[in-house]
Amino acid sequence: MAVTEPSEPTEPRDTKQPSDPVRPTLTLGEDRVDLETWAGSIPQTGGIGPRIRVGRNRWFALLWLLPLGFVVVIASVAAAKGLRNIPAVESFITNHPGTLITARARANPGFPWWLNAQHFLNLFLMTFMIRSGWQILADHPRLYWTRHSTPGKEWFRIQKPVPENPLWTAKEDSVRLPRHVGLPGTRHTIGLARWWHLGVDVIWLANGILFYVLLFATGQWQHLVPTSWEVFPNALSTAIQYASLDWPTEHGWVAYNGLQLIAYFVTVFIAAPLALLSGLGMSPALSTRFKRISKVLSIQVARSLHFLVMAWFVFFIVIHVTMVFTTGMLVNLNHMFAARNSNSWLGFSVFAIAMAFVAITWLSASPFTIRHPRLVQRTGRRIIGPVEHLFEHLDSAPGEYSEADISPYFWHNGRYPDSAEYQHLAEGNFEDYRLAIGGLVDSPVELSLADLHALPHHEQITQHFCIQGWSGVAKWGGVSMQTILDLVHPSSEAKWVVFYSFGEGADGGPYYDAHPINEMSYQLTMLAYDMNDEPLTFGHGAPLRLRNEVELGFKQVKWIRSIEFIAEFSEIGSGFGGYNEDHEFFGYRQAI
Ligand SMILES: Nc1nc2c(c(=O)[nH]1)N[C@H]1C(S)=C(S)[C@@H](COP(=O)(O)O)O[C@H]1N2
Ligand SMILES: [Mo]
Repeated sequence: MAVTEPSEPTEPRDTKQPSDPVRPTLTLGEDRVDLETWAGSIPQTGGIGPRIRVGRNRWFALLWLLPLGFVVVIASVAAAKGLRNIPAVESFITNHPGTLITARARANPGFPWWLNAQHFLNLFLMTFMIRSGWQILADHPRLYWTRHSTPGKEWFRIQKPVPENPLWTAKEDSVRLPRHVGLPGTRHTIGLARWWHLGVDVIWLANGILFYVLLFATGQWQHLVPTSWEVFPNALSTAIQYASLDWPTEHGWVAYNGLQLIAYFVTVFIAAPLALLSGLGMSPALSTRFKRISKVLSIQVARSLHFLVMAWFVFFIVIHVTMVFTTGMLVNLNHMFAARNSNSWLGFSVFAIAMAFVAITWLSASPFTIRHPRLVQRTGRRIIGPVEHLFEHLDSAPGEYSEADISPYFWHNGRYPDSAEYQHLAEGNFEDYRLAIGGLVDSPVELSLADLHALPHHEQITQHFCIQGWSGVAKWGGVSMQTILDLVHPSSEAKWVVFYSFGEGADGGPYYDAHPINEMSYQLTMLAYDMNDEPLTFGHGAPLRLRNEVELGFKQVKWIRSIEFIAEFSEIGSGFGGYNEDHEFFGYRQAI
């Protein structure tokens, strides 16, 4: 694996503080994604067509919905045509023609330019959010209704069943997506996909909030909010008219028909807020702080709902675009792209230019991300970083579970240690293991496992949130990090705590990660040597691993070799705060 030079020459270090001996062995991350060597040369394996579980063990391939949907459409047309021969139905349609035009609507027709602009910005941003969302799904291509993420218990998957191999990792389970479907498509690019997803999300939300404000400040809300129960019979009437291929008269400039009103209202006022809420439901920091909510809205319920909201948006987009084109294209496009009510070609022209722009950015987004991942990482951090930082201040203390909540299956992740040194220690039952804790501390120490066991015992039952999307609850036994702080007395310059591993990261070189020092005194931050009342297994990080419950899984360093207190991490590795931050463009603050 090629290693790039550090971007700036580093000053010689202050020699008073000996640095951790692991430091010089850290490898630098590349500043671009090389598809051959990416993520430890992981092969670009694809997934399978989406499947939904029916009953215990049978899987329904969702692609069957296409022919089924076709049959349903044909049958609906036949049924609607039949219905319209019934006089009662015809009089129902005469009484409820489809659109309720109130006096107020008649007095305030039309769409302002700001609404046109916001509609465009919304659809433009949605393309990135949906694609990067699919990429995030592809990194753990299964959906569950419980926080246990047990193989075989998922309700949806785009991947084969989990193999029997007990050390199968979540990273091996990830799948690639076609380059212009996912963003950026390449397998296990969740770090980059998340910058797109969360970064664009902030802009999308700002656009949405401004949209709400303008809607209600100007009276435009009347175009989107049904104000009479008439909307339901009108929607039914519209549906029958559409299905019978004898379409209702459109009055979109003044008022939408019942079916449109319901679809737009659900999209703007239910689906969009639900996307935000279900997104927040996946944050480890929020979930541990607001346990009462997350007991019900667990990460997996949130993730499944988030997926269903996406499915609604995609369904809506397909139907909406089809209807725009088939129910008076020129007039419709003038409404939404030229703020006028006419059948000139102006709206169409603006729309065509807008779509060319969407197509160019769509096709460029993945290649750009592959070529300039550091730029995506830095820009994403600038946009969403402050929010992630905010959530780190949440108290993780409410996040404890009970014995009954412990997961029957806990996924493995990462690259297993294979050095002779580690093997030697493991064969000797870690009797020769010494945990070195140093750096900016008054009393550096070296602790054997026996020393660690002699320190006050701390136990917690908590939930793990992998960045890829799986979760699990386990009981951890060991030493509270507060006990370690009391032992070594960090000096006042110490701002970060780096955990170095015996294990290498995917591209080689020791795995490590930096944590803010204030999180080390949280009640649920600990060094664990036990898991579920047994000594930590090889796969889960023997002899020692970190638990910091406001942060995502990749920050929970396993197979800990040493701990170093530092002032800043810019001179450690590539300087991004951890192995996955250096090599896979993750963010170092990951409370969401
Ligand atoms: N040393 C080391 N620690 C690591 C990793 C790794 O690759 N190397 N993977 C991380 C990731 S991505 C996760 S989700 C958790 C998984 O812990 P588990 O295997 O016990 O579930 O470990 C974290 N700690
Ligand atoms: Mo992870």
